[in-house]
Amino acid sequence: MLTRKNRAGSTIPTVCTRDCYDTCGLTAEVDADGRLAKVEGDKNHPITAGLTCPRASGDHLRVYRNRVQRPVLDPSGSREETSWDRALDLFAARLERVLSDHGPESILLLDYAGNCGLLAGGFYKRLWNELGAACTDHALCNRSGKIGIGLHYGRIYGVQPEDLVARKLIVFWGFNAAASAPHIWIKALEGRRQNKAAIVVVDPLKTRMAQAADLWVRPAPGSDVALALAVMRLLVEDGQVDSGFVSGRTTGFEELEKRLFEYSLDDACRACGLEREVVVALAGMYGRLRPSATMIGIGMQKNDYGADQVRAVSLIPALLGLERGFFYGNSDGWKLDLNGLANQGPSGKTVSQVDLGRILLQDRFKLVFISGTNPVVTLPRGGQIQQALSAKGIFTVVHDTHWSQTARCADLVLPALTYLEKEDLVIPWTHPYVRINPRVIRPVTEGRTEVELMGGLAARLGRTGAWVSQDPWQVLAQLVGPALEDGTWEDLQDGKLLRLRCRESGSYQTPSGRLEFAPAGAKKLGWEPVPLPRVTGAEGEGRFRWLTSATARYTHSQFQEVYGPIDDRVTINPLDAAALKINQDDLVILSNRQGRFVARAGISDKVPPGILWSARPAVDREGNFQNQLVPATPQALGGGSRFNSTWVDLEPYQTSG
Ligand SMILES: Nc1nc2c(c(=O)[nH]1)N[C@H]1C(S)=C(S)[C@@H](COP(=O)(O)OP(=O)(O)OC[C@H]3O[C@@H](n4cnc5c(=O)[nH]c(N)nc54)[C@H](O)[C@@H]3O)O[C@H]1N2
Ligand SMILES: Nc1nc2c(c(=O)[nH]1)N[C@H]1C(S)=C(S)[C@@H](COP(=O)(O)OP(=O)(O)OC[C@H]3O[C@@H](n4cnc5c(=O)[nH]c(N)nc54)[C@H](O)[C@@H]3O)O[C@H]1N2
Ligand SMILES: [Mo]
Repeated sequence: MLTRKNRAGSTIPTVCTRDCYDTCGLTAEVDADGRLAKVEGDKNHPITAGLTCPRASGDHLRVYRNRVQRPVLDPSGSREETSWDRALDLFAARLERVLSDHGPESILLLDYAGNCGLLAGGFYKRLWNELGAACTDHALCNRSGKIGIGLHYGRIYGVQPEDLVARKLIVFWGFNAAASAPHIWIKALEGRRQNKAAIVVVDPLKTRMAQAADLWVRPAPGSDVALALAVMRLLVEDGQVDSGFVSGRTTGFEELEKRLFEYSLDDACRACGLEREVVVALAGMYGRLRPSATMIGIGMQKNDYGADQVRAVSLIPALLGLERGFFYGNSDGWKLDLNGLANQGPSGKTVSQVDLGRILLQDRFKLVFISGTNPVVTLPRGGQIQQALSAKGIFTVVHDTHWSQTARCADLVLPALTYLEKEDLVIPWTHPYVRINPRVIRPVTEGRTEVELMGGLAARLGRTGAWVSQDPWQVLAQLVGPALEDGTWEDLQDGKLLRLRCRESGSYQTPSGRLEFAPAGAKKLGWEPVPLPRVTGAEGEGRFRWLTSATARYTHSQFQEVYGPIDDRVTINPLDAAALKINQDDLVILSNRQGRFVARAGISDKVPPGILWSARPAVDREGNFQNQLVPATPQALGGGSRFNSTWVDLEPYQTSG
């Protein structure tokens, strides 16, 4: 455990454990009476550099609001508070019964990224793996893209935020970093200031970044494969390809080249809804401004063929002779093997996270344990998830720090501790800097950590193998210690900020050991080796494509206790608004076969005609979930989500009577 003691009335360095690109280094100020007074960006952290976002800087409020104080039975009915002992007895007895009556495959561990700490998000799964419980495939967020890019590159890692300052061209492709990764955006702006780097934004939305860019490319959503192929074709035609790199470091270029010339530039421009000059300008910048960095967002991958969109874009820098000249997260790049963390891989069946609503209604699961996620609001078909979890057939236990919408439909809610109230260690998504999270404040509720909850249950179930009795910090020392580059595990325990060792940018974990433009591995998955531009349509679901994305003040559904409900506004292009006689601030209805969503109209050319945009993940004034309307059929490659391929009809709201 930690050797350092925190004293009230002090400033304590820590790390944000939220699901986010930036993994901020923070300093937490604690009052003389032990109350959390302030959280700020750590001035000494190379990436955070003293600046954090409205979420970390709202933590001193959130930690005291809307908390689950103690275990509660039947929160939406009798709402009976109970002791931890009784709650654990009940939970364990229920588990035993389900195990003996229905077997481990009728138990589901439903976890996600509420806390990315290795203990809060990993170690505790030992119990569920030991029991053989089912779990989800965790494909909701970025998995399709990882599988797509992985076909070509092996592991997924590339440009580091600190590299940006030395690049001449920085392309943010379907990546709204100003809101979702502010420090990456800041590094790009530094690159522009110090190195005259040009910034390009490829996004259907006129975001703040699009307005600040040197070139804004506005493709139709879902058309990025066509755009990326067109850019590569122009680079080939213009003699910009680094042939030494291509012949020495890659395979499959001929197959890629063949695909590039199957489509005319005019076809590509039509598919993307772009003027030829814009595509030529983008390719020209790639050719001229070297080295470049292609920063690929997760948002654009949440589409029908999202995996293809991101892998096509990731190949552009390879033609220019850059080893891994793209970014799509770096967590695969650390020389770190976390396989032993949860003791073994998932031992039970895996079900689709994206399609969970339908699966939960199938009467297959009798007990669902939910930790660190709010699926009723954040997963597709939230309405079905709510219905399934609220029904009698499934005993639902939620372990959460706050009263989420999912906690409210559980049978038993157990209080968890926030990252400020417990110790942990986070492995960042993007940059290599790690530091142990000390316990900044004493718990403000009766909450228990994930590891304590696991221990309490395991003891009651009589499961007492080494996997549960091992000291979690010893396990972390064994796993993470060897991955530290500039210090020892003891240094980390002393509170130092250290770097993780990163894999070499020139190594490719593919069958050939080279970068594969046309990977044979794709065929094995029933997929095209070289991405194919595909036309995706509304499938009769509605005339408007509804995009949703992250906003600065919320992490998914979190922080509504600080900043109020997530805005239910829908942004509509002025031409569409005029045609439908919709005025600013009118109520409108978005609907498709799956449900409806009542929103306030915001009329703006931020969206092109035919496209709508809303903050995610909202709940409307009638209690309808935004995500009730999104497609729940997973992407064919990688099982990922398709949030941005949601089609709806739009009409003015008619008040009855
Ligand atoms: N403040 C804050 N930051 C966060 C999060 C949060 O909840 N709040 N969540 C974190 C997590 S888990 C994630 S996954 C990331 C998400 O953050 P990002 O990776 O930035 O993804 P999004 O914000 O979903 O979408 C980025 C952009 O992609 C565009 N886009 C959508 N479809 C297409 C398309 O087909 N083509 C192109 N070119 N662009 C498209 C959207 O218009 C949007 O502007 O943010 C992380 N950071
Ligand atoms: N419409 C739309 N919806 C989306 C997306 C989209 O693009 N559009 N994107 C999706 C993406 S990429 C993601 S990653 C998901 C995220 O979806 P979720 O993982 O459901 O994210 P959160 O809403 O942040 O829920 C995390 C929960 O964990 C709890 N928590 C926080 N810290 C701890 C802790 O230490 N211990 C425990 N036990 N609990 C804790 C929080 O209070 C919160 O209730 O949202 C998805 N939803
Ligand atoms: Mo995500």
